[in-house]
Amino acid sequence: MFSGPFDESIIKRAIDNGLVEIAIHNLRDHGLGKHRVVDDYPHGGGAGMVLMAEPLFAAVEAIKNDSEIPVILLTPQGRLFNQQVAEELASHSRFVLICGHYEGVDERVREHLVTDEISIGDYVLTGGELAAMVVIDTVVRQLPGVLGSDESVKEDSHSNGLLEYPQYTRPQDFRGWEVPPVLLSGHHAEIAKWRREQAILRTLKRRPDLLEKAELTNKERQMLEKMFE
Ligand code: 6GU
Repeated sequence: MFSGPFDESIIKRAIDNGLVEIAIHNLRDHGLGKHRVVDDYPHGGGAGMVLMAEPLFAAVEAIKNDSEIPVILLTPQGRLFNQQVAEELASHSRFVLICGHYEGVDERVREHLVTDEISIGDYVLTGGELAAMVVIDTVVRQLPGVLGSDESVKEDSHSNGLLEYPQYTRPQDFRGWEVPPVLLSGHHAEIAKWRREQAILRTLKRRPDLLEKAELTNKERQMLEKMFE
């Protein structure tokens, strides 16, 4: 599952340049008995299987040599992932992600192995792998040297708490739909002002919940308050 996303584009380049190391471990290598069993029926009955504590403890203990390293369980019950959580993770030199599966994991894994639990949104995936890829992608692109200056992290949607402004490329006129003239004016200050306004208006329209925490100047806040008078 992981080879596709990690063998492409920016993540591949980061790995090839030695900027990040991603190791994938198969829980089954720590499964119990001849059949390498990793799951079992829930005590108390009910549908689905539960990942057993023993293989998960064995797997994490085999790869982790430092008690400071975060061990993060990917689960719909975790705290919600966002850019801020990604920045927090990027500050650690190493961390372990556990991909939950089936109906869940033995609660003792949560209580005594895991240091954090993360969900990537309020919907249910069949397993934590896709969530792990989302987390890894978001963290890796923040690491120093991973993005070229053309792809700067600072200009991303969300890094300033706002959605991005509209972008246009050639041609100037596509089927009669024109590029906003300010972008062709060559006035850098005017362009920056227009983009900033567009970012704020777009955020107001689509994600007003983000505005509360966005990095806005006093003047920008006053402008928004006027609009609601
Ligand atoms: Cl981390 N795992 C699963 N299975 N489903 C999810 C999720 C994680 N985050 C949102 N939905």
